[in-house]
Amino acid sequence: MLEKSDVAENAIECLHNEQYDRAYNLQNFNYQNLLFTGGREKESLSGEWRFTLDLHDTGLRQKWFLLEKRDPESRCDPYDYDPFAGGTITVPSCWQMVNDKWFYYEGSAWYTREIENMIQNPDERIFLRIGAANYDCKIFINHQFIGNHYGGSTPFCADLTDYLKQGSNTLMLCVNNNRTTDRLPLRNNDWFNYGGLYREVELIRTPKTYIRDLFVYLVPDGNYNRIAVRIAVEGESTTVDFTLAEAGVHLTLPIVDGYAETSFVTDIELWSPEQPKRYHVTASAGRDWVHDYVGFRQVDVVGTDIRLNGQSLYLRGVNCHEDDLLLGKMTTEEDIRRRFRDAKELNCNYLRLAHYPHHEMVARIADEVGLLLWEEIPNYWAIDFNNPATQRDAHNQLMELIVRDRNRASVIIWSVGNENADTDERLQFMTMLIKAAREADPSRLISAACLVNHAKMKIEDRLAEHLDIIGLNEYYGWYEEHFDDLIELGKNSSPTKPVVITETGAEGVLSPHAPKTGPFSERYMADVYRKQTAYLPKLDYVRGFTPWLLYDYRSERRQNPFQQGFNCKGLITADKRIRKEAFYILRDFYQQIKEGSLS
Ligand code: GCB
Repeated sequence: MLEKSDVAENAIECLHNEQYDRAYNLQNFNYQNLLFTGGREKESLSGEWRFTLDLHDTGLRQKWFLLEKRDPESRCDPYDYDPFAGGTITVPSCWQMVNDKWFYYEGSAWYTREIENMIQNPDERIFLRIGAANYDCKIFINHQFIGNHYGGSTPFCADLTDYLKQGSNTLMLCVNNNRTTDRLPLRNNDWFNYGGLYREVELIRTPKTYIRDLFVYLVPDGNYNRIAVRIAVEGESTTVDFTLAEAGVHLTLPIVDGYAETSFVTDIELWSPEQPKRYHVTASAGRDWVHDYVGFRQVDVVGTDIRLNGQSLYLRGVNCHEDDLLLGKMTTEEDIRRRFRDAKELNCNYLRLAHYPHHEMVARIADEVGLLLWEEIPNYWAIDFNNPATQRDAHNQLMELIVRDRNRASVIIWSVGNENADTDERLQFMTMLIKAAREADPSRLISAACLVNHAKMKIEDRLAEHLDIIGLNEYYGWYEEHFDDLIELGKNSSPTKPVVITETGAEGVLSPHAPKTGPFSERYMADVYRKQTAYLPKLDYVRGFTPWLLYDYRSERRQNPFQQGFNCKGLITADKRIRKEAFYILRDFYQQIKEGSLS
């Protein structure tokens, strides 16, 4: 309870201490305690939460989390906020999409929810799992700070077991979406800075001994028959059982230092976009049991070729942001399925999920419907590469993404960055990330959108040497002029590994006031696509094409009279309904590639 004396004591402190937030940045919720969720029962905490914005961080300064639930009449202190009364918000959501007045808000916001009738059994653990909160999320349970998570697009788990009590509990979350120099992205980017708890918030119960992680993959040794398993167990079990029943595999594995590892040879049907075959796998340790549906495939690079299951693969792709006119960065299964239907209508076999981890359902559904994915962390444009705090955050976001999605056959590429300037600090930072990704997952390729030296007309980026695939963002017809340079670029670069055009495109605005010809017109955009697709067959160094992008999306930096807060390089309008002329040009081009009728 916050007594008058506590308020008085804190009054001076809270006005003058500019280090007030230091103690709340432990980043102790991270990839190391991310819980495997397949097959677990979840208690949803979606719904109405008490909510307020907090521009000055008064809540941290005054310690609002100490406030108890009381009738206003019985409060003896002055107070600036009551976490148990006043405004509410629906979780999950982006606050910009809930109230017009909050549209450009960047700062802290407080979410409070009581968890009633809690029954906690002595032999279980209770975790709070948050699908994503942009960007910093501090957790307070029963008036106590227990830690925070950094990173706006990956899930995290907090073990609440020791902090909960039987009956009623108070959960408070402080979410902050400021753009600061120690975050990724840093302060400047080309998408909207949505804020809030915009993915699911859940409680998950496990036995005291529990399976923290399950990683199952096809060993990329060219034999297509060896499966590796790595299971992390917390607690007292000495063995863990693993099954892949359809292949007749039932194993009991010893746990050494918290891990059980093995590999075995078995006949399996490979996963591919054409035949997205998945196998049911289970693991159990003591009373804990988890499962997953896993596809097995091998992706590799031979010279300038990308191969899937030994077959040469051309990536017919499109970029996609996670953005919706009404929901912002919050997404739904229906929206993801529509995205995939639209991509398939374009004859795509692949999507680049720009520029941060999208909802975890995306890769699950891609596994099911047979689409390949590029997944990325927001290591975008200018980053404070020298800052150890940034390094820690980037590494953690990459690991959280990998741990979350490494059982997904659809995900074939981890991307570590997009268009960062080539400095020594960046190279060191990126090679650290690449090494960590390769260690955490030997079954995928690593890429990044690299830099072009336009004066020399050459891909010139020291990072390229460390990647499996070179990502090339080229905007001939939009930011760059002469299409013939594309051919020159290939000649001068003579890449020894596959290049994928990770971005290209042009603005095409569909509104009554938009120009009918010239830049920003639909016709101009279509013309750029016509030229791009005419040049592509001449570029034998290119093994995939990923135009920018499927849908128009919100971006604060795009404020000319036609854009008005939107990047309009989408093949489909922001309401996801109207296909622009370029959509059909790309669709027909991909159809020809599919049929092998392009020379
Ligand atoms: C780029 C960026 C992408 C932008 C795009 C554009 O090179 O990677 O994030 O949105 O160009 O539209 O200019």
